[in-house]
Amino acid sequence: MQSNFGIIGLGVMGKSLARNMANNGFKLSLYNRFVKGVEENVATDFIAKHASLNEAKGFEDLALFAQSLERPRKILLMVKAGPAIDAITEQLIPHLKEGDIIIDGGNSHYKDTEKRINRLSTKNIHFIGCGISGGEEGALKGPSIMPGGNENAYQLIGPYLEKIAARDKNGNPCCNYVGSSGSGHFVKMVHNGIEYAEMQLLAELYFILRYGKNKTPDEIANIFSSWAGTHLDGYLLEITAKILQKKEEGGWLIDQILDQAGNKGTGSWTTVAAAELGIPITMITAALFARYTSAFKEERVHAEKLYRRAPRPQSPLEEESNLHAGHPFWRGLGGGGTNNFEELNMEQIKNAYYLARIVNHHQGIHLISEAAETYNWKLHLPEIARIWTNGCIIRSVLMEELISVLQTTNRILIHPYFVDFIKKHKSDLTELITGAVRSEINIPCFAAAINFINGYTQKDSSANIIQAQRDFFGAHTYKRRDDPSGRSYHANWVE
Ligand code: NBP
Repeated sequence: MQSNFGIIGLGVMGKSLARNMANNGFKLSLYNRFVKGVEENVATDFIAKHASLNEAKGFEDLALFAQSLERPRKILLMVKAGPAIDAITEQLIPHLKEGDIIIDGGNSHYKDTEKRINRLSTKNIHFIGCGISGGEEGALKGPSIMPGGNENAYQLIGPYLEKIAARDKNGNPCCNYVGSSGSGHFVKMVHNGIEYAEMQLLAELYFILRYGKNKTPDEIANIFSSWAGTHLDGYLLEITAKILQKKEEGGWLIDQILDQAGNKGTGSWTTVAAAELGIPITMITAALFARYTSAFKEERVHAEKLYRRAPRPQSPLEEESNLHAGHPFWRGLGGGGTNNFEELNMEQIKNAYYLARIVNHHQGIHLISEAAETYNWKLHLPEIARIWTNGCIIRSVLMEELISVLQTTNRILIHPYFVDFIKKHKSDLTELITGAVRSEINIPCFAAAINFINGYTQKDSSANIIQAQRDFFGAHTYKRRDDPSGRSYHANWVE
């Protein structure tokens, strides 16, 4: 009997997705590359370990793997993004026939996906660029899936992907056809970009609460946990609360984790794509560059010595608990510490956090909507938000709210509900930022949020100076407010 689905690449994600598919009753053929004497029998060993895979077949020969699949073949690649995708695709092609479908479930760049779709279409083989979010656990229990490419090909693989996907609140799969060409991978890329800023906001909030409000990680975890079930709830908030409770030999594990953030490139891809499309995603960019800044640990250690202030007066609260005395981060902070946060209450902190998240989602969605227009992708934004309500890393109550918001506008900050909220609570974000800046607590993402709101919601900007400077040194011309025709002018700046 032939298999319904093939999976190539049994790393972290491939293994979990294979088990998920088997749990859903699909017959599978599994292949992992074979390196004699180094890596052998990966698929058969994996199958032997899991009773749920007893009907699956393992292969080390691509021809036999391809022969074992029913037509049209449906093959999911879960290998490292980049040259490995092209290498394995080239090896596969001789064993495929017209109408077969290759699905790239990795984090490939959308422009590479576009090229692969076009190249394979000349052989009448379909290539689907499929974003998958949820990490190892999501892949096993139900990820959020964002497939893009040929819609007819999607109809053939959709029933399988939708079966293994997470379910939204109404029981519908968090998987649907996203759009043509590389749009599935583009949407997954922006998902990861939004994720960068959501993570950074929580990191900044933790820092403010710990070093500005003088709270222990356990207390901060309790605060974050108390937001569960409210409009602030989300997967990243929940895991951050758990992270802060984790102890090791009596101390908090978080204090032992080196403060140098890694990345696998999707944040920088999002930033580059936004720069190319002309869309300000300042929060994602701030989060990306915060990771890059963190990476310069040795330089930061040296610079702290150069810039360290004289010991500042302690607030009564600090003197009483002496909680952070001698703490390396705390010693580095100048400018008044907790004194700058005494007035800031928890309601204000919650409002500031929600508000910054609204801006982040506004910017990410703006980028997707611009790409859809530029590349003629016909994306359905409310459906993208719906796919992101479960299974993925950025699932949250806010995302659920966005499904209906995006039905009326693709500019979140224009929606009356958010206009109302931001007008009421913008001052809370300003307070939080002011306190942090005075205390020298680094908050690039929160700062990007307030600056974006201030820029986006004012009819007058300082860009007239920029235009004048451009015209002055480069004769780039400018347009005049008093000439609605849009005619270009050049001034004789030096009389
Ligand atoms: P892993 O590093 O765990 O596995 C990578 C797989 O690719 C292994 O099976 C490896 O084979 C195979 N591979 C490589 Br590397 N080069 C190959 C080649 N030239 N030919 C054939 N196979 C090759 O990665 P992963 O975490 O499972 O991620 C897979 C994809 O999914 C990536 O694009 C990743 O960005 C994406 N993704 C990961 C997550 C996550 O949470 N981990 C979430 C969402 C998306 P080997 O075993 O022989 O080395």
